[in-house]
Amino acid sequence: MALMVACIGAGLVSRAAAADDNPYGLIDAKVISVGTMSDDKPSTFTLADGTFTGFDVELFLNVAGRLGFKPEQVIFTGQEFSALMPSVANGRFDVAVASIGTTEARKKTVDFSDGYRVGYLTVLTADKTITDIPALKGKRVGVVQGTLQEIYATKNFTGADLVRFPDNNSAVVALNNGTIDAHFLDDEPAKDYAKRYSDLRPAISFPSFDAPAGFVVRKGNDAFRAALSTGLHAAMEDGTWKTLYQKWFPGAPMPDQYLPKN
Ligand code: SNW
Repeated sequence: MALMVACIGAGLVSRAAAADDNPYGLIDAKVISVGTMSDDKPSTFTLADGTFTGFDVELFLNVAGRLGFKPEQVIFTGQEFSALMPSVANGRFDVAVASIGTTEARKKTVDFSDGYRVGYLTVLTADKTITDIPALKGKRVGVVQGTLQEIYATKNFTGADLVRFPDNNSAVVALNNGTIDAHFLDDEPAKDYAKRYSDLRPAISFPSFDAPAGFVVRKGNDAFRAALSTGLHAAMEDGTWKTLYQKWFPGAPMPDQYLPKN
């Protein structure tokens, strides 16, 4: 009995010390471990040397800086989209950063920072007959597993033959070799693939304004979630958000909820 009491006492002490040294409940107090994607340009992608960059990555690095983390203390790891939220939930990453739309369904397993971007879900194709949803009937349409596109297409693309892919690159390879007729993804990566492959064009877009992208943290990690939201608002207020948005999405409509108030 005496032994048990001693153990419990020691446990409490070390947990209190851990909270002081590790206010954000990170896996390793000195680094932020980030799950992201390598083929979602211009939001999150890798350069030839393996470095992660893009709008979401630079915005996250800026926010992390406001929490006292230098760029070298932020470790990005590329994963398939469908693995990101489960990996945060089970403690493999502290946060997931990949244009992840905030929804009630996702909030059952993870928590979200305040939003940092809203945009459209877009059908990318070389097929000139695809101009609206009814035209997708009988077509093979790619979606990345676990995305809002998968859910939206399942509900709304009646008569289309959905083909699930682990990532955008494999879907676009299939699109370019004719295995699928269209790929359904986020607006900005769709525009980027259309720039790279001149046959492809963004053909149909649907607003996804009710699901703003947020940073995904472990459920109940409120200190980290709140600090990220505070950092995001500071980045919006001092114009950092606007500068990064214009750098990575030139010409895109700019939602004013993320711009400085005065
Ligand atoms: O809901 C949109 C949001 O409005 C903005 O356009 C950024 O993308 C979204 O968050 C949707 N993104 C998809 C999702 O959350 C796919 C993410 C991805 O492919 N990286 O499922």
